[in-house]
Amino acid sequence: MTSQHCILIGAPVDSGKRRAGCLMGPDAFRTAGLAAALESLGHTVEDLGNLTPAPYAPDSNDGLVFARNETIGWTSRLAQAAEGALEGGLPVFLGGDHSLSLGSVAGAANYAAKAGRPLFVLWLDAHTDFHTPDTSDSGNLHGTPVGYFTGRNGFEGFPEVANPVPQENVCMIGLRSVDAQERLALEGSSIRTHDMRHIDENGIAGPLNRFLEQVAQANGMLHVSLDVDFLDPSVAPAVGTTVPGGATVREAHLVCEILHDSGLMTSLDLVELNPFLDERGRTAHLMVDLCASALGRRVFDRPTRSYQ
Ligand code: 6HN
Ligand code: MN
Ligand code: MN
Ligand code: MN
Repeated sequence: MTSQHCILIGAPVDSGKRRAGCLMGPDAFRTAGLAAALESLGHTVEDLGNLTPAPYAPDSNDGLVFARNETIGWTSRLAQAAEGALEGGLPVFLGGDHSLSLGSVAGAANYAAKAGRPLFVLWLDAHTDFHTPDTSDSGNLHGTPVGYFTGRNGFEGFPEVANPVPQENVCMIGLRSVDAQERLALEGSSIRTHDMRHIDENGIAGPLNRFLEQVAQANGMLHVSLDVDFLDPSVAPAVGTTVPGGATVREAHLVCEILHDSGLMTSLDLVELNPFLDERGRTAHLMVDLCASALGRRVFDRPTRSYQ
């Protein structure tokens, strides 16, 4: 197995929604043994500690959109961090809520552009997070990262997206809660969406393998964004936006195992963990186990599939 240099980047972002708690996520991942799990697989691990947002103007929070300026501060700091860390290894962003992906993906896209390679994004989530600040009914910016990094309008005041990710390079798996405005925008887009019904009927490996083949053919970089609510709340309760009918433990591990075998993943977000809502750390531990699967943990060796 190829050994990687994993760079843990704590991103205690809590500005993407009104319910607090994701700021404790990075330390919960550490407490659940993330570094040791990756080291036991033969990887080297560097923990950069927790980031802070770039300086930002105070938020008045008198409009619908919550904590816009703080999220802008996080977006610019995280984009810098992603671009820098990709020089040295595989960045693993320890969230923090999903608004951290405005920055992590925009930064990964800047790095990919410099490297002359296309960026692909695998979005593992109950939600599509395809809003803009103008279309969101909740005003919670954790519902907007895909809108931002694909270059939708409506993000005035945010860092300009220098290298928008093409819609056809985005694949979403696990969907079961899509707002009317997101649905409308997605219908006119070429984002690949796989809802839970599709997974129930066809299994989870098929759509993932097809996407990975596309990434490999394009010599692409691959950013994976894993939202806790991709998982069924019965196995992963520590998230504010639970939606019943999510991925099982085995479906999620299979995704991560296939990702590892593909050798294609170049950066990863672990997001939306709210340790305040957890039960004796079980969600944090499951997320750490999934990350270990994505980095090569397996029961037995088996012949690897070719993605070329
Ligand atoms: N997430 N669509 C809902 C909203 O408030 O815009 C939920 C967003 C969930 C965000 O999955 O990270
Ligand atoms: Mn999300
Ligand atoms: Mn979600
Ligand atoms: Mn909404």
